Amino acid sequence: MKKKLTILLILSTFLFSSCQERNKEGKGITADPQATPETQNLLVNLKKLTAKGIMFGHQDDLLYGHGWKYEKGRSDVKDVCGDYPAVYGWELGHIELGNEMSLDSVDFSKIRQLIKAAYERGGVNTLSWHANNPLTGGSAWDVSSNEVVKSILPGGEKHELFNTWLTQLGNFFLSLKDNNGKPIQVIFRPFHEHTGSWFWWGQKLCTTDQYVALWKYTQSFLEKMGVHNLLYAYSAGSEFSTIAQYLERYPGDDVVDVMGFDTYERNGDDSREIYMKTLSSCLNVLVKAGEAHNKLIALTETGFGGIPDSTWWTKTLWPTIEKYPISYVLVWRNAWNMPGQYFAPFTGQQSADDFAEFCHLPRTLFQEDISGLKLYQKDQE
Ligand code: BMA
Repeated sequence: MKKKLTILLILSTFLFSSCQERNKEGKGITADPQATPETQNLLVNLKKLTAKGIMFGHQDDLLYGHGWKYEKGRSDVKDVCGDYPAVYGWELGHIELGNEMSLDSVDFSKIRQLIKAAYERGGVNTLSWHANNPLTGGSAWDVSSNEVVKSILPGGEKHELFNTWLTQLGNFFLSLKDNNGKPIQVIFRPFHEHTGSWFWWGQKLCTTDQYVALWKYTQSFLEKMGVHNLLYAYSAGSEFSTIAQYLERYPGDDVVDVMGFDTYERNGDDSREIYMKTLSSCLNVLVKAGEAHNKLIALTETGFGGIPDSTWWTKTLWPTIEKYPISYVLVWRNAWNMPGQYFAPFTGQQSADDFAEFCHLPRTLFQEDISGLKLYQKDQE
């Protein structure tokens, strides 16, 4: 409770000063110049919240967990520590096809409903998009051609097809509404991990110019559709070690709101040392890039699949990230139908007690820590 009050005080001071700043400059603060005031407020509030702590996020937290699917109110995270995450990740792969179900076999209507539930509780939603390969018809991981991005840009043979995909995507964003019919704000993280080469938009699969053009085209298409409830997140893999490398395909300050990267601990000799070293090195670069470009920063995906380390949360993750001003850290999904694929603990999992300790640290933020903050509230001009 004390944690909440202090955060509220900090936020109101910051909202006031940021309004003055915006008025002085006479321009918006988000990538989308027509972003709703609530979207702008979200960005301002999230930036300020970094002074208070790091929000914890979990992919698909409310949809399913280890061995269960679609149980109202259930969450593996809540089962273990008594609280929901502050940040909820969702996945839009196959929305482009007009399908009712995502590539992970969940109903988009359910995702929509749970985004609303998370929003109503004051949580933050972030969406990724493992779009199919528009040239080959394969999955996002089909890297058999390096002509894909070229083929969907204006003049390309799949351009019209890609427009229909973006229309489906945009319609989903437009359908995110609260009970009063007002848009729900989310962080959209398209074409992620582009510094690696495992998705059709990856490093070796297109040129820098093509990647940037794809980003800008997507954003302006969505804006023209009237989608103004998005913050845009640029999210690399962990292949960079300098600011120049991190920013090599950065599409520009005017089209990005959040900067982040993804990295995982993977089983193997010295995995903990390697993970901590990579994570700190990337975070050092990210902090500098975020400061230089005045962007919110986040650890947009991380985790240790199967969490074989019983003190991973308080002895590996937290000591590595705690000193950095990141907005949130999001761990990947607990697939209900793949018993080995989980990144958050569930009741009885060997890191469950340690996770509960992590959850109660003063500077980790979960749902109860942020639900009173009104992160989307309008500026009081
Ligand atoms: C990956 C895995 C896949 C999943 C995809 C999109 O990292 O979890 O099983 O289909 O994310 O959610």
